[in-house]
Amino acid sequence: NKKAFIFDLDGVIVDTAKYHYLAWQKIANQLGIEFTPEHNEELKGVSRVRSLDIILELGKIEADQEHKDKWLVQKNEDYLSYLVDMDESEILSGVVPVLKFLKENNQLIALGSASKNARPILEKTGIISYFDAIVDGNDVTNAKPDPEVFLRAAQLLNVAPENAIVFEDSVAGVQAANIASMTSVGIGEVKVLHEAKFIFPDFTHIEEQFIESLIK
Ligand code: B16
Ligand code: MG
Repeated sequence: NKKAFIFDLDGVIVDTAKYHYLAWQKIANQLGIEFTPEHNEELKGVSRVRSLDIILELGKIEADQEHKDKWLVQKNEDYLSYLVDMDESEILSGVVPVLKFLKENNQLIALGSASKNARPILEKTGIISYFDAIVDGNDVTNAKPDPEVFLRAAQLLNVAPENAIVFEDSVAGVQAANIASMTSVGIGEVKVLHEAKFIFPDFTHIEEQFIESLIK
């Protein structure tokens, strides 16, 4: 049976979650809303539009579309300013060896990200050629925990959902993988990602034997 290995982007392949956080924090500060790393956990894997709504709900602020659009543009411009000098050093440790191992073993690799900035990030970090399919925030209408992004990736690779493995750092993403009947691998803390089938603190803890056991 052919397998598909689907990677989330932010927080799994690259450490961009910190930049999303900084950019949202600026917006929140501007609006007088307290925004902590714990609050930020809820934004991981969530679309840009939904993220703003969560922050506004937090501050009990109601805003019209014009203001919301302004903040969304500001957030993205600020976020992109952190990515200007991005290169391969931004790739999280252990990721490239796993990508290489999968390729050497003729496995299919896809990206399944909520981000609309996914492609330029894969290009800047020099790893775009590893991916047989890319599904990102520009391709889907339903955000994680809706399984659309992962189902589309598996479909593009012609692999049944049951034969897909998803690497995710967010609660919403782990839930999306589970709803899709895929094997969820959480990257992060057990206390956050306990719904995942397997959990590792990061890719340096994923051994070749584990990947081999998934390929069989
Ligand atoms: P953008 P992922 C997600 O990416 C991030 O986790 C989330 O924090 C962000 O709001 C979302 O992408 C949208 O990103 O504003 O760049 O379109 O983790 O699904 O790769
Ligand atoms: Mg993520």
